[in-house]
Amino acid sequence: MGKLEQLIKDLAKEIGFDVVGITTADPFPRDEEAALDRISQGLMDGLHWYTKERVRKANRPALLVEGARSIISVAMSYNTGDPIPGEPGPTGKIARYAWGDDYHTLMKERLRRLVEGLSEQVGYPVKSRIFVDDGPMNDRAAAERAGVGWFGKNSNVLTPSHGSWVLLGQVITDLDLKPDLPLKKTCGACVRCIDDCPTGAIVAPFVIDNTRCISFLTIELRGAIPREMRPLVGDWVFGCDICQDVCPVNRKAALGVEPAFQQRHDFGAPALLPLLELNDEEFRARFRNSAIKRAKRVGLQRNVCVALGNIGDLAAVPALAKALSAPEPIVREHAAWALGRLGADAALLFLRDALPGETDEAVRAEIALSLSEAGAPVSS
Ligand code: B12
Ligand code: SF4
Ligand code: SF4
Repeated sequence: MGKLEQLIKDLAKEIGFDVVGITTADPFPRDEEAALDRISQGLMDGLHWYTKERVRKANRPALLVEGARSIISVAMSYNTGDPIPGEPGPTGKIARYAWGDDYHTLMKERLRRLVEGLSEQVGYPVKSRIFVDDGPMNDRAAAERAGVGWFGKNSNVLTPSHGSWVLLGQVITDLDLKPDLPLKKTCGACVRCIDDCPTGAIVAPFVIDNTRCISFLTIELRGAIPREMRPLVGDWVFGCDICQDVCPVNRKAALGVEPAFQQRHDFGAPALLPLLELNDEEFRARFRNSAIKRAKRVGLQRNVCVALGNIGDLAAVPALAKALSAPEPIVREHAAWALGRLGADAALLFLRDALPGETDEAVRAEIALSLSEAGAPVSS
């Protein structure tokens, strides 16, 4: 490793990144082909912004930065220990990466500091572009080739020190840096994540069907969660960690030390009933500078209804009954489904009472179906 490369790594670690690697700005042909195939097979359906054009850019760094020569690839751990329980009552689950502050803002700000430090070292402003998740860049492919980690069969990049509990970021630059080598590690014969994914979303090693992934269904999807998927979502209300929780590599992962990623409020085990009560302003206040904002209030409340239906605690009946008169049809529809799934007499009574006054076709259909599935008469 050259002097400048060592300096970059020292600086990145000093700034708070846990793993750092360097690779060339050459294209990622295997990944481009895989991603284009995935789109053609409908496995990326639902992500309207994930286009073939984006895939081409994401896998050809020179299209993103003119004269690009190198990529500095960083990983930051968000593995901050066990959840701290919140209020009593039914609780759900939020993916670990969203327990603390929003990583996009934090990591981008740190990568800007890295670029500033780098410019100071070389004595001129380095040409660069920063990516953390939200731009057209293939973060995992860069991390793999830079030796930051290897692809697990659940398609997450696993680092030797912090497992897959890391978020990835990149600086593409015109500096000519000496690249690191990819790691020679693999999952071996393990298939735990494939077997344990509750929705069967890992359709082959390294291949996710986005439309079945709970992370997509609870974060990215706008509109109704397909009815057949709802029981499989379990108690996840934002994202899903099952394929990482079961991974043996993650059992040995070091804890992350970033204070900003420590659990806020009760995000590690959120009390669900209060979440159903939030209005827009309260939602914004509670989830300020949190990745959870992305689900939007209506999306989160939709997910909370599904989780409450799956948890099966009858203490949720009054809150779900109240949600039957929420202004948004999506919330009403999923509250109706949850009440039907709880199946108790009181829950079904609320459903029957709501039907005559319901004007939205999809909600009416959900109420009628939920009642008939529970063996209850549709009209009183
Ligand atoms: C779209 C997206 C999603 C979608 C689709 C998931 C997916 N697998 O692609 C959804 C919403 C479902 C999602 C979920 C999650 N995501 Co996401 N997501 C992205 C995003 C924006 C693009 C990823 C992408 O291009 N996918 C397209 C497919 C084709 O790529 P792929 O699944 O990675 O598959 C690659 C391999 O198959 C490889 N490949 C092909 N052939 C072969 C053969 C061999 C032998 C090997 C080894 C590899 C290999 O090529 C493919 C392309 O690189 C990236 C950020 C970014 N800009 O890169 C974050 C990103 C991948 N997500 C991230 C995270 C944290 C998650 C979740 C863990 C969040 C959660 N807890 O809910 C889950 C994990 C679900 C899972 N098992 O993948 C992190 C991953 C960090 C890591 N350690 O890997 C990223 C990198 C964001 C970031 N900057 O940190 N995500
Ligand atoms: S995040 Fe959850 S639903 Fe998605 S692949 Fe992993 S285990 Fe399956
Ligand atoms: S659970 Fe096993 S197969 Fe899946 S990523 Fe971890 S080591 Fe690889």
